[in-house]
Amino acid sequence: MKEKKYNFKKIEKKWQDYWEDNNLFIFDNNKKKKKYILDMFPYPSADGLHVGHTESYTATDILARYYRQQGFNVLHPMGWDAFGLPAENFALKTGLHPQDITEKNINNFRKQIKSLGYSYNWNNEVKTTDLQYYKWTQWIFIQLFKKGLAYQDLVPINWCPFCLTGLANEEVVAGKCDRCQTEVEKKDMEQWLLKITDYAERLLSGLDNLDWPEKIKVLQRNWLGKSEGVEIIFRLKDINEELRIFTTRPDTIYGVTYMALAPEHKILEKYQDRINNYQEIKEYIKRAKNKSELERTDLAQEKTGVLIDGLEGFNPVNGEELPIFVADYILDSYGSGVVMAVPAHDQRDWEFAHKFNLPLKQVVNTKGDIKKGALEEEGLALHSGKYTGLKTVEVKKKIVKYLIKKNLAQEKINYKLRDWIFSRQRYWGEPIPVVHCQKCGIVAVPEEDLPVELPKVENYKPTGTGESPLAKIEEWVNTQCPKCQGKAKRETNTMPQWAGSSWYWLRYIDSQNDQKLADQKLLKKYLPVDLYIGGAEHAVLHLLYARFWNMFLYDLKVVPQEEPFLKLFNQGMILAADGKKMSKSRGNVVNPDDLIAQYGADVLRLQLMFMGPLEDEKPWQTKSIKGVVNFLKKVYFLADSIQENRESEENNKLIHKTIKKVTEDIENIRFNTALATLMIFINEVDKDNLNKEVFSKLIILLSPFAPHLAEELWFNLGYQESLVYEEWPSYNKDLIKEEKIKLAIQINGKVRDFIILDLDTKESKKLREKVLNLIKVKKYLAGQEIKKFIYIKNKIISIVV
Ligand code: ANZ
Ligand code: ZN
Repeated sequence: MKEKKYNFKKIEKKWQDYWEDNNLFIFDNNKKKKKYILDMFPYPSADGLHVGHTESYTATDILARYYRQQGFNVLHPMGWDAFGLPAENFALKTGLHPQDITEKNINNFRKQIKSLGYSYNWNNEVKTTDLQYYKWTQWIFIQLFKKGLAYQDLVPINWCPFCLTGLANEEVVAGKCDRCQTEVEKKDMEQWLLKITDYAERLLSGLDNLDWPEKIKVLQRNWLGKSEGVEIIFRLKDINEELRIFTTRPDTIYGVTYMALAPEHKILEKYQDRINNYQEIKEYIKRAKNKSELERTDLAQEKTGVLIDGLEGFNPVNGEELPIFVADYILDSYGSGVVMAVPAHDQRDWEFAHKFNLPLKQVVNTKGDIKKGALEEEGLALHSGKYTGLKTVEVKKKIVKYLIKKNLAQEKINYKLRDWIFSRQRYWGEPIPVVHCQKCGIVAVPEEDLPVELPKVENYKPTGTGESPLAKIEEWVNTQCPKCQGKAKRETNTMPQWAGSSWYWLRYIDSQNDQKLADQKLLKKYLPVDLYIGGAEHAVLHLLYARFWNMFLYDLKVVPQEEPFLKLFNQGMILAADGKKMSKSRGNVVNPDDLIAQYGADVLRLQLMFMGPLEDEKPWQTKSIKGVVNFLKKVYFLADSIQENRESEENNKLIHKTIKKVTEDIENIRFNTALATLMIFINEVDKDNLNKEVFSKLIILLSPFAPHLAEELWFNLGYQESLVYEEWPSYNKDLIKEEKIKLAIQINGKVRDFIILDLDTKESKKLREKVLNLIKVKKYLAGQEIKKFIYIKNKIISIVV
């Protein structure tokens, strides 16, 4: 073999420049067929691109390149989710300004991304921190405000004492701040909220029509938490007052032995004069306030509560008197904040009753030992008046019907979803575009005055008082009311990190538009996103918020589709070589820059895709890189074997088989097996009879995976135009037909043996004899009489005895 080296450094740079100089990845608005292939845009951290990014970006790049070659107009953009706490925290640590840090990080990210040869259209790059971008984020907020879907309220919120800001429920994981893992506290604060709850039902039902991983759908369904039940009125003793309870088990109403309400419930304050132990209760309320929802509802936590001395209720079906407790396992934010407690059939009530020595009344006949725990299963009613003996479903229906007729109940659907807490007391975010006027109240900044620019200030340290650092900038805060021209103050809270990412895929479509968020015609042309690839960690954050905003914009007739992302695919996490999560502190992080420097972009791309199925979690493998390097070398040197005027039937068959498999694998996002197929080709090809036509097809097949090497070989073959829009090869069905086929032989329904036959073999006496004489078949037949011999051509042989 000739001494020739593949100089990937020179070659890769050459083609990256070529693609960019020739503007090859722009969208062509004139083409009919489109594919919108979207990545979750990165948060440009100071650490730079990690392997996880390169895994999913390589995957989308393969698809983008493939669909271009299939004749699609491919929309494949990239941008930056650049506002948010990490930049600000990093800025505080280093003394640099978040703006400058963000700029620097973005430049680094862009350079890194380009070095992998990804085919993004950089003309449509977006950055959430751009004035011309967040102008529209603010515009969306104002539309929400005008429709009553953005409102201010004094609510208990999750406060992170480290980040010094309030958080959304979605940002609290297991009681801790999702960013810094600090335990969150409860704090009453005036907040901006978005009424995502108005969209709960649509967010739920919309999931049914999405081609998304079931895992993500389940997470969203659980987060939305639809619960169908009834609200039942319980009257109170001696006073003209009632409590409404929410239950999903009205059939257990004869088993109620006490009532319980949330510490936050308003009735406590209202009747403080009647309540003899109000002081004790007040102290209990104070203690409950410091607990997280998680602690309060955790089954394993010991139940606490105080009997309210002075209030009693009546069971509406039998008039029994019921004691009432305050108990923090009841949440104020769910249902009505009051429950009818049935300790015999609800485990939390059972534990509470156990601790406070309250009676159990079993009213459903099911298996289990009531001394050991609640019997939560359905069964036949016991001690339930005229309903005794009926099945749970029946009892439910009848009791609800009876109570509704008496005006004591109403069917009710509850959701676990809460409104989205939308204000942050931090600097590095979009200012919320409203002013507070003493005369007019809250007034939206007029659309023509947008954007409300985030002032560049020296001191953006969080105050920790619940006020945003912007509150200190008097010349910015003090402004005129747009309505009455009187004195007014700007809102100083900023939007959460999730705002900018809740609509960015729309802006890509028309990123330069200064009149509108995006042009209607273009949105119609490109939406919905055909494929969205990203990590599963955003299941109830970004992926829920984005659907909410999209639905809202759909209602405004700004976007043409109700759902933004038709198909979602989650790439599996790449672990460190030791099987553990990559982390700086463990020192096991693999850096894409190093790998590119050592092996080149094509090798890294192939290795990322070859390690296993895209959706699988998998450890990084350094050893197997050698295999990938050798494969690309073999392809490179195979070009030297090409000879004029050679025809090889074997090679023709092989390439057509390869085209079929690689095409199907790409369409189904099975890149590891597509690559394996290409490797098989290289090993099996007849090098002595290789012609240019067969080799050219191979190069096109390889090009989405290893675009630099493919482009280099393509031009070496004498072609004058880039591979980017070279038509994807099709295969000839006749050439890939297998001549032989392996059929299973079933005896009485069980596969006992196999036989290899010529394709399309007809049924014949000879065939029958051949089958019956197989040793294994003979053994299983053991001389029995054959009742049926069924032969289905090219499929199966079935014998019945
Ligand atoms: C009586 C009962 C008997 C209940 C029984 C359950 C089993 P999901 O399915 O999650 O909606 N509940 C109602 N409001 C509550 C609140 N604010 N805080 C804590 N618990 C509350 O659960 C509905 C059930 O959760 C309701 O049905 C109620 O307990 C409780 F054998 O009522 B059930
Ligand atoms: Zn005013």
